[in-house]
Amino acid sequence: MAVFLENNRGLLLAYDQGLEHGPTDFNERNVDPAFIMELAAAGRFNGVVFQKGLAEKYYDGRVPLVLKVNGKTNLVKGEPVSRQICSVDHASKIGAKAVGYTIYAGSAHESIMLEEFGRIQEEAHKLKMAAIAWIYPRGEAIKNDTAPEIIAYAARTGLEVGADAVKIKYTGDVESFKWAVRSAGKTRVFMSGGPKAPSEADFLKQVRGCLDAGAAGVAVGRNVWQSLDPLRMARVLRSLVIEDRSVEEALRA
Ligand code: FBP
Repeated sequence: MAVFLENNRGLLLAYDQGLEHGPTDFNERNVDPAFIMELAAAGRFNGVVFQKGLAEKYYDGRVPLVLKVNGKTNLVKGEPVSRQICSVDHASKIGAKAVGYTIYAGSAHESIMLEEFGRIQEEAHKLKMAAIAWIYPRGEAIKNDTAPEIIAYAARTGLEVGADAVKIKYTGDVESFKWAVRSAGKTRVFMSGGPKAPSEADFLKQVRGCLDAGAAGVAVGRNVWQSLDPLRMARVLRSLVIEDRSVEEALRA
């Protein structure tokens, strides 16, 4: 994971929502992957997350690449499953330094994803790439996907399956997130951003909270590229995550 870290922290820009949600998340500006590549470089992100189609056509090597190797649309209903759609070997040839894989823990199909991730993690490590697991508890069995015990279970699952980093949602408070970080052991924890927060301050408080709980950083998308001024948001996030400033200090930066 070292290539994605600065001061032992990482700020990753996620942009796989075009597959996961469709263009509904986008506007005239951020629908263009070239805009995101530029933002990742100018905003000095420590990594950018693309699916293979975007990476093949837009990735230019200025920022370390996390290639998502599974994915799904949200057009399918029922128990979620996300299967591999890009090989680890191809990810490496495109220039990725890590592969990303989503596991819907709790889904009736979780065994498929656990098995695939197990193989992908071994292949990635052979090629000296990191394996990052997005672990999202989801499906009929999951009543509250951000309940502290569920998030801690997601974090622990990341450690158990051999992920170098795990991307999980925030529980909403520092104390309960600390237990999730503790449960993840040597697997680094990144907070997932979620839909655009009601206010910038709300979002920044969540980021500060996850860092105070011991997270290694954040892997966020919509709260950055849906912002009116994405570059400024990147600056504020760097100040919080990499320079470890308070929300107030970061907003003054
Ligand atoms: P956001 O910061 O925009 O939430 O991105 C993080 C992310 O994990 C993306 O990588 C992924 O596309 C999306 O969230 C999945 O969202 P959902 O919770 O709807 O499955």
